[in-house]
Amino acid sequence: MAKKAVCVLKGTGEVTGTVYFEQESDTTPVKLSGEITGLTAGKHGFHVHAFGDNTNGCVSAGPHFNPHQQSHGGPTDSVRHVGDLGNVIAGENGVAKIDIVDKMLTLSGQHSIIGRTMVIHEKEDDLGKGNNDESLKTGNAGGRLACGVIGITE
Ligand SMILES: [Cu+2]
Ligand SMILES: [Zn+2]
Repeated sequence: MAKKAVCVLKGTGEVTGTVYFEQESDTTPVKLSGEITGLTAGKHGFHVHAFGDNTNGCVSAGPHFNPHQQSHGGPTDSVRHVGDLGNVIAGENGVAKIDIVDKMLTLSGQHSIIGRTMVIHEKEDDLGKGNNDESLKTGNAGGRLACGVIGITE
């Protein structure tokens, strides 16, 4: 039975977005679609963060979702946080189209991302290749422009 989820991203500035998630079965990849607007042109780090908490804005979402205690990486790396989706790319119009298929995310079971937070960042994620400590934690993606809790949908 397919599962579906949605996330509406908001922040303190112009950036807003909607991301849709779909997973055909518990063992198949998760497809993400949708768009984020109001960005500067170029790459922006995009991750699932651990907590579905927005009480103090996007900061309350905590670190990248990392149930296996790994280092930060890129979406195609075997060593990565579960939440590491790399970058989305905004055009000159400030719009980033989301079209991602990810094998590590899941919408069911113990490590489900439902109830956690999606965050879009100010800067490019270096995918753990920045040769410094922060690169292996956050990818040096900078501030959190907008975020939203991932919720179940019909
Ligand atoms: Cu992040
Ligand atoms: Zn990470």
